Amino acid sequence: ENMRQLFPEINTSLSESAAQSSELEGYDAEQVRLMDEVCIVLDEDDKPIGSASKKTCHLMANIDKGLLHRAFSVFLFDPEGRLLLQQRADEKITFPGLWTNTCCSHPLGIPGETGDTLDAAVLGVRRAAQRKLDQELGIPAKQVPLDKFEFLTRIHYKAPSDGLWGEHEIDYILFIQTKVDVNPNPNEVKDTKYVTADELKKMFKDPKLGFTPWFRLICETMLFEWWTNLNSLSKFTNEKEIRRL
Ligand code: DMA
Ligand code: MN
Repeated sequence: ENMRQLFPEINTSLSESAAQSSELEGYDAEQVRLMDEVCIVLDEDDKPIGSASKKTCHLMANIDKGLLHRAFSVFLFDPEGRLLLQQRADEKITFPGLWTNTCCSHPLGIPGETGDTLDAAVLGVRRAAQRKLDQELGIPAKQVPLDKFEFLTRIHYKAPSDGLWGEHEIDYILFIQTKVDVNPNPNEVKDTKYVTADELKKMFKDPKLGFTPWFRLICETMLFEWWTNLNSLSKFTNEKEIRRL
């Protein structure tokens, strides 16, 4: 209720389309269009309390008032155990040009991708992950079947991008290990690279390379332990507790 008063645009279709809004002037037209996607607004316990546009959810002015939404981060490994990284396109409105994990985005506020229980939410983010692996990286859905994604845990974090924009999410971490065909969408992805853990650690030491804040946080906490245990992940999967980073 409090959230409704703070954010009158939640659960309404009254808000102007992103293309009409002054905050989005000068950005790539396709990325502006995607700011009309509907994200799932959450309370701090990951309970859906409404929906709001991607634009509304990523304005730092709203984040500073507590607005929180659901997201996912996919880590895709090849059969040799190398992690697929992507460099975000310069067209991205948030965190352009930065290196990050395989694919990140948001489950949408639509029946198949929302969920009140943890199981339903995990199914929703698996569907969203399959959808975005295709849209960002051209990976066919049949190469990443829903039941192949392992859900590890949820991470609650906040990170500014450039002052106007930022992130404040409960982020579902998904691992998948399989051989895929990659055909990046240049509007989303500038470059891709498979790396070993040692190669990734070397990349972090290169001052010319930038990394997204959530990828840094995950690398600084759990990633390398999970990665070492890729073949025995079950002790790390389906964690119920939300990790606050
Ligand atoms: C948002 O990713 C999700 C996380 C975990 C940061 P994104 O900015 O790549 O979303 P999208 O691809 O939908 O623009
Ligand atoms: Mn987000």
